[in-house]
Amino acid sequence: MSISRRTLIAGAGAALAVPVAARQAFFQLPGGPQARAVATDFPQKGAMIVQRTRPPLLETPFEVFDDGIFTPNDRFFVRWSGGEMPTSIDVGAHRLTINGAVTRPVALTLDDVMRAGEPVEVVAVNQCAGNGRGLQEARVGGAQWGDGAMGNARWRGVRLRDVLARAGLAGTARRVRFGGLDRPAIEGQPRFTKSLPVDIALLDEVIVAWGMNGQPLPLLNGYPLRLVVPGWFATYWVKMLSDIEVLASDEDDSYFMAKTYRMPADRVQPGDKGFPTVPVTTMGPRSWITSHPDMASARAGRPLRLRGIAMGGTSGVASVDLVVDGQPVASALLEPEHGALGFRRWSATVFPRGRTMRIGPRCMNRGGDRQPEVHAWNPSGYARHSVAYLALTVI
Ligand SMILES: Nc1nc2c(c(=O)[nH]1)N[C@H]1C(S)=C(S)[C@@H](COP(=O)(O)O)O[C@H]1N2
Ligand SMILES: [Mo]
Repeated sequence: MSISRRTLIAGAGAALAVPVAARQAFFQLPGGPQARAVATDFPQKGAMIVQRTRPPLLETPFEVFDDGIFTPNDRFFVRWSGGEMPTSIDVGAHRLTINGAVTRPVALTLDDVMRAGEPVEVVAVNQCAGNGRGLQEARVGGAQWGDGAMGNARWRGVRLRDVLARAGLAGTARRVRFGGLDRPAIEGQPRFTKSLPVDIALLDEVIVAWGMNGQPLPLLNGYPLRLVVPGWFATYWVKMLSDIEVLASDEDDSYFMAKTYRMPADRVQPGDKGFPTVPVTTMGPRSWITSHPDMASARAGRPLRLRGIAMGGTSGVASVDLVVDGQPVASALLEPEHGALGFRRWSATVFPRGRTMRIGPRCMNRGGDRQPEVHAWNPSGYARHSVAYLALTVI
């Protein structure tokens, strides 16, 4: 794989501005919509559900997750938080700067980054904190995603730790803040930056990646470099990584840390105000049926083979049970794991009964965390990981 070629995507700007809705996708959210436009003409992308064109928010059609546990790059969801990103990158001129609480500020070329340590590969799920927001009731503002704002890939890069070592952390270093090439579309709006505590930034599995499923990162997924923070929500996976600032403070008062991407510290109800919040950080276990859509029909009393995917969040998948209205009815067979923090396939046989059967998979991870029955409503619709039920029509 070569990254040292110059990527110029002809006409990308035009394509970003005027996507052609090739067809509609069936897309059911409580209270609507029932369908969404699908575009096929975003650069390096196949058929994607369009949530917004500029900057693009593209959702993976859910049937893609039934094809395999690795999400193809051209079907991988896209999220930009409100900025304008370059539509071409001059990789020769790209620099990753590191400054702040370091021994020597540096400006690294792509070659410098790629040679900062041994290349490593990590399989991990990149999931937006707002994945499934559109399924939350009462509905809230923000991108109205179904469950397709996630994907699993084999990421290739070098350890962030090795990259930081090129600058050398000062003894006062407490947090590491990351920024990319995107800039606010509206002047005066805050720039998208995110930070991690130093102890997380130095973990083995946190990498600065250039490769995704054996290919360079697609432009919209952060070419030429992005941060990969396995187990943590995608908001920390800063794309088109261009600058790192080491903070000598445990607090980061920048907008996307201090004002958004925060969760209520305790349970809240729609309408509650003034409650304490904590930053969104790590992901919980999740699982889905991928073999059957909602409202599929099934024969009463006959064995029904279901198949799906699961993820453990911060640890591997320990088990997946099929539950009907909260009661376990079968335990799923897990297929071999391809990376503990990626998707894992499961299958199970159940026996449909009643007139409609509300059935869903429930994953437990190796840390003993199990998917809750009911989603903890919150005003930004973050971190949904309750059991994803389907209603099967029993005939
Ligand atoms: N530079 C930059 N990186 C970013 C963002 C952004 O707006 N700018 N959005 C973050 C959020 S909120 C998400 S969900 C993921 C989406 O990653 P993807 O587009 O590769 O799927 O990118 C993250 N990294
Ligand atoms: Mo996100």
